[in-house]
Amino acid sequence: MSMEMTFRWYGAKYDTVTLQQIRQIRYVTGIITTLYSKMPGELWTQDEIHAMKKEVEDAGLHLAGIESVNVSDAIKTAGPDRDKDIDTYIKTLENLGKEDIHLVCYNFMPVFDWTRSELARKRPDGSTVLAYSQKTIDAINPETMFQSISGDMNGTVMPGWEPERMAHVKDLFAMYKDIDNEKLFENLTYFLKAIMPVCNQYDIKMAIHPDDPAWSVFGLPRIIINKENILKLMKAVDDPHNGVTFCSGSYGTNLENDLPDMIRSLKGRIHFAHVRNLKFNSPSDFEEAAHLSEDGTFDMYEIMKALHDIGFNGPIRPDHGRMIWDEVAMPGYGLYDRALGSAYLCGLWEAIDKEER
Ligand code: DNO
Repeated sequence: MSMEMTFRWYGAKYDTVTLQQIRQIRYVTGIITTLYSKMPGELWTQDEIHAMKKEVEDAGLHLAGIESVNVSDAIKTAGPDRDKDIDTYIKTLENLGKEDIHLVCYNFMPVFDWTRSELARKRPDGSTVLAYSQKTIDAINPETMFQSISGDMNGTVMPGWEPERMAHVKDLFAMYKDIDNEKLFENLTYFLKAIMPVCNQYDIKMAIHPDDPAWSVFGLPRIIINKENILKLMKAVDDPHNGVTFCSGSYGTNLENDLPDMIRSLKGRIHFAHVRNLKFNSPSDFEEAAHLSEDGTFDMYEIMKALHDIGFNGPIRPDHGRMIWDEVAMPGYGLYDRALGSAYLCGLWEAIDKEER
């Protein structure tokens, strides 16, 4: 079985891209989606999941997995509501399993999901991209960052940056005041051990997304950042249902991470892949390039080859695209450049596959 090319879709109410448009990309057969309005800790009912799946299938596409079922801060911090929230998470997984959905991407980042300092940095060709500069981040606090970012979202809501959450950013920071990397890791393994039985029962592959960027921001702990830590997590809960979303653009933020080597070391545990390129201007300033190897710093052929070599057969998706051709969409999640990315990745895969056969 080969990999499946997929596309992330936020649902008809939130996305500027339609399922009908995605269907015509041709390279893409699978959809990665979510119930975007659900807050962490909220139950997903079977009816809601069924309706979401039906909408995707009615458009001639396959629902390949969920990104994300978000984990509450109570679970991440071992707060008073931890066990209640884990129970709800288990019920949600059960409902997903009953609807024959077998892949769940999630993250364990404190307070913020991914972090960027700019959502629309202009490149020489006039396209715009998300970018990160450590100097900019060092000069601001999380609230000013949210304000400047929310002005650039093109009227969309970015995952992890929901206004409802950001209104409480100070309280969220307070919850993490005693949480260091070790505690966060313990809370993560506690969560995984609690959900493994239901994952086994319904064959649900959990795929943790790395922290982006792969280091601490605003003094918060960050653990899913490199080979050593991710292998430690695989061992701590040694069940194939405890797996990984291999995101080249997130692990790749740290130039010390050897991406093809990491992929090889995670054989059997990568359930989902996000493949994109980054262009570094310095080790602490990068921008999201086109997928093409030459446009950035990573050798995309070597990344795809490593996935092919370990027999990866799960969903792959192109990741953040540039804003091109005057598109107005959620930064990183427009139609055009991600469609180009999917075609490029499929081309690499076909070539590697034929070469090896
Ligand atoms: C960014 C995404 C992340 C990812 C979550 C997974 O664009 O890759 O928001 O979906 O971290 O829970």
